[in-house]
Amino acid sequence: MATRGFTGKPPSEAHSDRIPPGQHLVENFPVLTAGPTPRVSLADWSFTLKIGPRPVKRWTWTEFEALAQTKMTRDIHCVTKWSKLNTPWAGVLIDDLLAEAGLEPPTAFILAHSYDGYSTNVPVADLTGGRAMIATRYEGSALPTDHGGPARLLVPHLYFWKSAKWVNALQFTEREVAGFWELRGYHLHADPWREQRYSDD
Ligand SMILES: Nc1nc2c(c(=O)[nH]1)N[C@H]1C(S)=C(S)[C@@H](COP(=O)(O)O)O[C@H]1N2
Ligand SMILES: [Mo]
Repeated sequence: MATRGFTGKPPSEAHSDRIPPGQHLVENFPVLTAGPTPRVSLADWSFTLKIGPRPVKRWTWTEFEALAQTKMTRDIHCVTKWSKLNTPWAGVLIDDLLAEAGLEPPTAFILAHSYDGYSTNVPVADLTGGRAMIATRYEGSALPTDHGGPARLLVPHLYFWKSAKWVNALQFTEREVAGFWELRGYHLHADPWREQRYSDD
């Protein structure tokens, strides 16, 4: 049975203002991964900020857990057309990481890198101002491995392929450098409200 809210409308209609064009709501949480799921132990895990090829700050898991933690509940939208409302995350805001590293963004673009070799590019403007985090918790528990645990990038206002799972580095780049899906024809920016799915959208 679908749960109906006080409006008596099915949830899909009740929340239509929150569902971007071409999307439909799901209640489950699909898993989408291009290759095998990497297993990273917390003892081996680290996260690095880089400027071009140069590492400028690195945190171990223990150090990362000691940073200011923020909760964020957001709607997420996958380019394969599912959207999920009110997903509850916690982790470290990109703003707080930059402050901790004593860094003003040196360029306007970031390439996120992951333990499985995945990458995705995101403009710095989409990562700052409280809009994005490195998430380490989902629904109050450790982020499940399938969904990117120990830690994933979360950029909820862009299509979900921008939210790199198993993230281990953010690299400032001089120019916009296409990541895994962007090299395969997906959009460089990926705003779901503008349906920026493919490079020519
Ligand atoms: N490292 C990594 N991150 C990734 C992917 C991937 O294959 N590898 N897939 C992306 C895609 S296409 C989507 S839709 C989301 C899916 O996240 P989920 O499995 O938690 O739903 O992760 C994104 N992040
Ligand atoms: Mo996706």
